[in-house]
Amino acid sequence: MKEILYTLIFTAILMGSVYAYAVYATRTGLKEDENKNFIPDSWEKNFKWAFTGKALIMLALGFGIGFLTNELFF
Ligand SMILES: [Ca+2]
Repeated sequence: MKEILYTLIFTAILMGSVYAYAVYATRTGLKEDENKNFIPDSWEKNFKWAFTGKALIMLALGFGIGFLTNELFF
């Protein structure tokens, strides 16, 4: 069970970093963003789902982490 919790936390941090980097990279012009949606155009082809589902993904991760933390430590 702990492994699942750690995996979820790691995934949340990873996804958070990816989203933050996407905004940073497009704002600073490090990566091309023709359509100005703060997603590097080179990522949009394959990873659009990760951005369109951002709220849902983070919500699910948050719930999972909260639930498992509660199960394991309280
Ligand atoms: Ca874009």
